[in-house]
Amino acid sequence: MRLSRYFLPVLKETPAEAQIVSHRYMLRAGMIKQASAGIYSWLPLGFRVLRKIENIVHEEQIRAGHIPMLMPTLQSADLWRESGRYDDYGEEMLRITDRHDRDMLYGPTNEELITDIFRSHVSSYRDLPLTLYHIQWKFRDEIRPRFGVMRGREFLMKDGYNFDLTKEDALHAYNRHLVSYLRTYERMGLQAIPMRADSGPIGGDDTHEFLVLADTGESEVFYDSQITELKFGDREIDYDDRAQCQAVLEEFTSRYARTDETHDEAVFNQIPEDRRRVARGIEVGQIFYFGTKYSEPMGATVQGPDGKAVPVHMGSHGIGVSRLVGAIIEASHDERGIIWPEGVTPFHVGLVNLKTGDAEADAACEAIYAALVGKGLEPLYDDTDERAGGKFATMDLIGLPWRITVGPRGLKNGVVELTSRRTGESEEMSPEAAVERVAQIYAPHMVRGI
Ligand code: 5CA
Repeated sequence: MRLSRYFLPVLKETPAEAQIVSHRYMLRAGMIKQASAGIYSWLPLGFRVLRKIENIVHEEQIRAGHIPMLMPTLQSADLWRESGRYDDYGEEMLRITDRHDRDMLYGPTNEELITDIFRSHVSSYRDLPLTLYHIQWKFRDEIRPRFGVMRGREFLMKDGYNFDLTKEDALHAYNRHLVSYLRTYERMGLQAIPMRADSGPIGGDDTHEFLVLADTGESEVFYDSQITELKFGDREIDYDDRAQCQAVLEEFTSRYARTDETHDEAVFNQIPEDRRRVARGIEVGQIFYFGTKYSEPMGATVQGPDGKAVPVHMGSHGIGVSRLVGAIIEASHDERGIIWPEGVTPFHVGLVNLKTGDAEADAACEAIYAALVGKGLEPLYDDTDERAGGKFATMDLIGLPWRITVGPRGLKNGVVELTSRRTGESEEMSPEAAVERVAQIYAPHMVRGI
């Protein structure tokens, strides 16, 4: 992409309404624009990050054996009457009446709709196990939407639903989700710690929230510092192997880590004092096992091996896709702007022409741009007339992890500069070597999506 033809409305001033750094940088970097309270337009740069996050989520869900689909945002109230949640859900649910006076709602979550799909099409235990998911906009009429996309009213969520014959099978699905989430967040450059939590309006007894530690987080968390030493890394996992998935769950829940809703001071105090931590965190996902809470009242049964109809065991599993954009910025920035992890960066590399209009510099940039694109990379080429200082400031603000700087002086010696946004370190090398280096850096981060 050439900056001269792009839409990147960066702001010089710090917007007064933004209280936390991710909100400030998202506005300043031209990623989002508020449409109304808690509702945002995703401008081109923000949209690219959102899609990168979605694609990682898709890849990891599909790797775990889960099946993508798409359900609508608007739902019929009748389904929610069947589960009993239409009245229970309260003021957070946006209720709408259509022209025929039918009660509709903008889905805050999808347990009812997916259970209806399941009961219409599945009737035998032979079709199980089954896990379906989608990435779709949700609406919750939050009383206090704030911090930009962190607590929105309209927000993008990945929500997945498992259907199993027995509780044991459903708990394997729970474990599978836990493992796939650990991989997902790490690919986004995040450490998200599974913590025992409360299930709220979704229901059920087994639930973990995934929290990214950050001072600006809305949740108070209590944990044993040893939990932060655990990394999933690049270990191979067979998602059908129950013992393997169970072992990962046990490992990652082997240390005390709870949100304030489930915190137990007496148990916490048994941890050696120097390892006790009280901190804040951003909830970027939650997994639930709730058994037959929806399948029983809604008649989602299958015929078991003995011919008897039994309600299926279910769970649901969410990732806050749009919230993650803010969470990643909270976890990775400095005083000059965002520092994107390679896995989610909107463009792989910034290409800065220090002297636009200089024939040699222009030609070198064009050649580098073409070579990067030829390798499947996504460069953002600043081909504008702006001064060098302004170009660097914009690149630093929007946070591309790598920058190639091209100027007449370097070109006389046959070199360009490759700079890391994270460390600030620069290295001179030939244009070909710079392209090759960037391609190597991104080889493990190329996302296919679906
Ligand atoms: N049906 C279940 C799982 S599919 C569910 O709705 N879970 S949830 O309520 O925990 O939401 C899943 C994730 O969505 C949360 O972990 C959080 O990261 C994100 N989320 C929830 N509310 C908001 C909000 N108001 N703004 C942005 N993200 C949100």
